[in-house]
Order: sequence, then C-alpha cells, then structure tokens
Amino acid sequence: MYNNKRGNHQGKRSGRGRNIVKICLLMTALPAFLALVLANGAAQTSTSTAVPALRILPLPYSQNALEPYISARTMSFHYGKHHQAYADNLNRLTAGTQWAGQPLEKVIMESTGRPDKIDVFNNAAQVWNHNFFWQSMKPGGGGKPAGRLLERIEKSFGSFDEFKTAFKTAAVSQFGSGWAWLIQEGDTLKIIKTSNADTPLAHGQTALLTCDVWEHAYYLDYQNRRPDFVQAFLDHLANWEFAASQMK
Ligand code: MN3
Repeated sequence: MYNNKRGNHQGKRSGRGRNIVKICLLMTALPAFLALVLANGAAQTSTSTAVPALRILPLPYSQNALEPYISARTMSFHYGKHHQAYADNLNRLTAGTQWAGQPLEKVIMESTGRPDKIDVFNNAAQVWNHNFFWQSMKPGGGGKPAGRLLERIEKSFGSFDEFKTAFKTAAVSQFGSGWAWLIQEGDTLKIIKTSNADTPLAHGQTALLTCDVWEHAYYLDYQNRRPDFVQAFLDHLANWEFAASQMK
C-alpha cells in the first residue's frame, strides 16, 4: 500500500516533471526558431538589395574595457545603439542609389555641401567619426605620446601640456553636439572642433585623434560634467599610437 502510494506519487511527480521538461524544451527552442526566422528575413533583404550593407567597425576592445572612465553601459548605448543607428539609417537612405555599397569616404565626399543630401552626409559622417573615435581610445591610454608625434605637438603648441589645455578648451567650448580633433595640415598640427556630424575628412584635413562631445558620449557617466569627461579622455584613454599611425 505504502509502496503503491509512493509509486502513484512518484508517477504524478514524473508526469509533472515531463511537462516541465516539455516547457523548458519549448523555451529553449523558441529563441533559436525566432533567430532562424529573423536570419531568413535578413538574408532575403540582403539578396533583394544585391549590395552588401555597410557595417560599423568592430569595437577594438570589449565594452567594459574603458571602465571606470567610460562605463560598459555607456558603450552599449553609444556603440550598440547610436553608432549602429547611423549605419542603419545610411543603409536605408542609400539603398537603390549610386551610393549603395560604396566606401564610406566616397559617400561623405560626394554628399558634403549638398543641402538635398544632408541626411546621407550626416549619417555617413557619423559612422566614420565613431569608427575613428573608438580607435582614438584604448584601455590604459592617455599619458604622453612619443617620437615624431610628440615633436610635432611640441613644435605646434609649445609643449604637450599646452596642447592638452588647448584641446580641452576646444572640447569643452564646442557649443552643443560635436567633436574635438587633433588634425595635421602639412607639417603643422592643429586643434579644431566640428559641429554635429561635420568631419575633417570633408574639409580635406587629416585627422589624428578625436573626442566625441555629444552628450550621449558622457551623460550616463558624467551627467553635465563634460570637462571631467574630456580630462579623463586625455589622461586615461587617448590612444597616441593610433594618432601617430595616422600622421603623413
Ligand atoms: Mn557619439
């Protein structure tokens, strides 16, 4: 009797267990099924446009690699949402046009200064600027550059400290959204700031390093304290090896 009861009890338990297993299997299979449906949809979209969609460059480090100066949360929004959205917009705007599948630099140079193509320019330039910005930083960056770059900085600005002060002033004083840049013109290095999506590339200038001063770049970590963000960029993030590699 006891054994039977126990048997029945076990039977009920294993019946419930089987149901739980079925539900778990369904929950496990559902995302895979949805992924398959989405992948098929994406494949159909890409074959119908017949040109490869532009993709943003992979981040050169993990999303938490720049902590504590830039949080993983900021990176997930900035890279995963903002930067991705510019690329998605550009692909949508250029689908079926002469710019579909063309190099980013070509799209920027051909759309700049055209009021009727401002949306194409803004999104293309923002994709390029952000690709450049991620490379302008590295974990354990900051400090002082070396070699030819340091010589040029000292010749152009008087000293590295004077350069840092001037770069910070430019980044902090950019009114509204935009970018601060170290650029090269001939043998001279200059600091410039650009508004919104504008980029040195569109003006024939050689960019060496940039700091994004749109609020989305720092607001989650620094709120309104843009000077603190720019200081952290200069002291702890700036990738001087990348800047030196861009020199002509
Ligand atoms: Mn940005």
